[in-house]
Amino acid sequence: MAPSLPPPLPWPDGEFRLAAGFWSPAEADALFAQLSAQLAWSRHGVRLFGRELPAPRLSAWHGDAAASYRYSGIRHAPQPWTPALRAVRERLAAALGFDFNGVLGNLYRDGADARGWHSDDEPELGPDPVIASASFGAPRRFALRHRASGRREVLELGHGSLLLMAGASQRCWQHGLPRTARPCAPRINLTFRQVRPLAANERAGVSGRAVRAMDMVGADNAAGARP
Ligand SMILES: [Mn+2]
Repeated sequence: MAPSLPPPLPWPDGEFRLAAGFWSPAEADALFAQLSAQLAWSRHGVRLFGRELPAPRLSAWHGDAAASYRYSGIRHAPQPWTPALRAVRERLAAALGFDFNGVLGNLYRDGADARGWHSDDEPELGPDPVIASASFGAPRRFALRHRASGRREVLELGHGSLLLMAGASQRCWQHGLPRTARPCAPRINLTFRQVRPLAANERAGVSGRAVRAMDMVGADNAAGARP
């Protein structure tokens, strides 16, 4: 997919494409100002070992009314699209030939704001989701590690960059945004997603990890790939 983006990075088990200047500096400046002023930023909680703790970043979930979404163990109803989010969504749809129905915004206020290792693998996203990650503001180092081999990679996601993650990228890799001790201005990251309606067993409270594990067992058995 995405012939208008650079070719995939030469990594196994997933499609990663990075377009450093997908938005011009002037476009990125305007988007950063609009997004920081207009999104429904709040400090969400993350559920960790049964306790809810404040996340080290501000977040906002916007999207179509049906795109209810759960991340970090907590369900969020979508806020409506803002003009800036709608413009980014339409630009992505034109370039990628793929439409998204929701977007998770994260605002990293300084180098102490961060995101731990995870994959974008919530059951609402279905298997092998397409994730378009747009960055505005200060550049930050985006860390990746391959689940099976432990191979590590680092990308710098700069002002106006677009990182496309597709194929097995969320099944086979984890990613995170490490803290940094050096002075760091704010960064906004938008990850556009296609959220599908939940099946009954998922609505009934089966955890995302359990569903994913069941999906993987089924897929591996079907392919004969795992003992
Ligand atoms: Mn993520």
